[in-house]
Amino acid sequence: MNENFYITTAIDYVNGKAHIGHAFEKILTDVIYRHFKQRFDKTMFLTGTDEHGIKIQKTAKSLNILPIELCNQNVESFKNSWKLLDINYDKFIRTTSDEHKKIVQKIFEKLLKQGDIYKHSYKGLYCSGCECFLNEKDLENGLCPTHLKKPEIVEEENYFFKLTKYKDAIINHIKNNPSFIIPSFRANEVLNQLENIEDISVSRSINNVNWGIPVLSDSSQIIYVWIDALSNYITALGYDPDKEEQNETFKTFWPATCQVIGKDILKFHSIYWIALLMALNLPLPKHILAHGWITIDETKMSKSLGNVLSPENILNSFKLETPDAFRYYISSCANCGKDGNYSDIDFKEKVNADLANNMGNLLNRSLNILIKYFDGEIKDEFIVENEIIKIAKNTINKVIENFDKFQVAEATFEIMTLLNVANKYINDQAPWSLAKNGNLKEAGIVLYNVLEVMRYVSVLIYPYCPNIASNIAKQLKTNINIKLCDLGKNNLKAGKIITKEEIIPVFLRLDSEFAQNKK
Ligand code: ME8
Repeated sequence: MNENFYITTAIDYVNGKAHIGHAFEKILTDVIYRHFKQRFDKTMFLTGTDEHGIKIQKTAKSLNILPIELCNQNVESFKNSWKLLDINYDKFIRTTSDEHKKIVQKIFEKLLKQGDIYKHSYKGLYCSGCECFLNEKDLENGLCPTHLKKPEIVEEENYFFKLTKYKDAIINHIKNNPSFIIPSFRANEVLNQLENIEDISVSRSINNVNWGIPVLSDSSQIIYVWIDALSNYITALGYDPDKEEQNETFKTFWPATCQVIGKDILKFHSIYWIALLMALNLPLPKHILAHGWITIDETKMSKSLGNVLSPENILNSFKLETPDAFRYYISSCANCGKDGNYSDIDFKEKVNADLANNMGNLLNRSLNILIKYFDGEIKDEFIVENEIIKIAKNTINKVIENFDKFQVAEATFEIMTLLNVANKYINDQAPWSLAKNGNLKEAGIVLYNVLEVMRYVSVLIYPYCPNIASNIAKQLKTNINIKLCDLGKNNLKAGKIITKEEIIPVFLRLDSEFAQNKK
């Protein structure tokens, strides 16, 4: 297949460290990315950090360090978390990098020159949590509904972006492209917000905010914050507004296939970002995937409640050597666009049931029987495809259909259903009894079919659990780096595939006592 695929995440604020909400987004994106790598040749995954703004400026001041020092420390911590979680991004963009800053300044100048940005005196309510101005009607009991803080009154002469000029075009785009905003139920929310939009402030006075990108033609102003942050998706590809013709990377990957963000910043991505692209005369991303939020034990994470969990906390407390179980759990805990919840008990139950029992035990049992009766060898006469292989082939299509709609949790359901069928098949056929009773060929056929299903499963589960999947493939002596379109064309070959010593459990049940004593 020769299509190009470009996926991005939101870039995280670096005034803290990564928590499992950030981790959820990065894992979700990584799973989607790894799946599409199994289908497309040219793929790119971008993530990064959003480093400017009043919050960083204030936190750095309170710690008596420079903003860039705070950024450098926390960027390292984010990168370490992503490494620990096997987030396989191609590029990590920092908004403090010279390449990004230079292009953002050029974008601003271009918009100023063409009249999309103008200077205007303004007094309004500013929420530093959202890094944007709010209207009275956005507030709940006088507080920002997202950050539960009272916004400050800010009066300044700022530059404004003519958002209202693009209102009708954005409404038409959303209405004409039902899969532009995923999940579709959020499109109505955006259409309602569009009814009341006003032009937006895109700069702040340097007297109030100094940690940002200066406006090139006006040293009294700092570019603030969304033009800086949103542009990362194109500056990372080397976009240059001054060039007639863009570079190869940009031409290959823009427009993005899917931009993954949280529901709290959908307005910025489906309205501000789209207007900005329209003003730059650039094509629009194909899909904006707005995921839900992760709670812990059904409670919103917050510093004041002291319930913020990092991905490291979870891997350490369950003594997990690879992130696979956490990746699997978190990417299947919320249906497309819905909120999800993390709890230790659910986590343990889910991964024990799906990864240890349904998947790991099936492989382990089948390989042990193959050793016991056939010395680990698949004979030519065993290669007779049964109904179950048709089901496996059909599962590939169902997984693809789910991923085409970015239904990452829903796709795991299809893989688990296939495993349930395979478990039932082996239990019903009882190859151990067949072999004991001398029906060796029949026993061999059953084992071949089950192991062949495991080969399919290894490739389908790979985006979620890359280490476990590779381990399964290693034991089957098969190739994990196979395109999905070739999966059904291949099959396990006759010959000795494994020795007793080579059989290792791919996922051990999480120790229940340990998990319970942890609290
Ligand atoms: O919003 N559950 O940065 P951020 C799920 N810099 N997702 C969560 C979450 C939770 N509990 N908490 C946060 C920003 N997120 C801006 C983005 S993009 C050009 C600029 C998600 O660090 C959140 O929805 O506050 C967002 O998509 C991402 O983490 C970064 O959030």
